[in-house]
Amino acid sequence: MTTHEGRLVAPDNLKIGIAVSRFNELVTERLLEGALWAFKRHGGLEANIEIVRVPGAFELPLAAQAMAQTNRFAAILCLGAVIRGATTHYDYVCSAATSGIQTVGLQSGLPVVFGVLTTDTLEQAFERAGSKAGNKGAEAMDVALEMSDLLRQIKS
Ligand code: INI
Repeated sequence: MTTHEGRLVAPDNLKIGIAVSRFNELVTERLLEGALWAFKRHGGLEANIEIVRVPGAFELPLAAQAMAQTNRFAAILCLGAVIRGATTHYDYVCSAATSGIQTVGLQSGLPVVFGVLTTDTLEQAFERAGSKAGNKGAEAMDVALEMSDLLRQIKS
C-alpha cells in the first residue's frame, strides 16, 4: 500500500504567488502578514514570494489565473475579505470568488488556495485575521505548502 500526504515544507526553489485584495485592506494586510509568517516559519525564502494586489475579492480569480499561466509558481494564494455588513452584493462577490478560485485551480492543476474571509461583521473578520481565531492567511499558506508537496509526491 502506498499513502501520500503532503508535508509542511518550503524548499529553496519553491515559489509562491499571492493575490491579495485591497477591499477591507486593514483585514487583508493582516492575512498577508500571516501568510508570509507561515512561509518563513516553514523555511521559505522571502525572495520566492511574488505579491499581486487587486481591487476586490471578485478580481482574485483573474489575477490567480494570470499568475498560474506564467508557470512560475508551485501554488497560489488568494487572500481577501468579504463582509456582509458592508455590502448588498455580498453573496455575488462570495460566490464569484469561490467558484472562480476553484476553477483556476482545477484548470491549471496548481493548488490555488481559498484564503478569503466571508463574515457578517468586520469584528469577525479581524478575529480570523490574527486577533483571536487564528489567521486565515497563515492557514492558507500551510495548505499551499502541503498541497504543492502532495502534488510533487503524486507526480514523482
Ligand atoms: N470586495 C471585497 O473584497 N470585499 C467586500 O466586502 C466587497 N464588498 O463589500 O462589496 C467587495 N466588493 C468589490 C468587488 O470585489 C469588486 O472589486 C467590484 O465589484 C468590481 O469588480
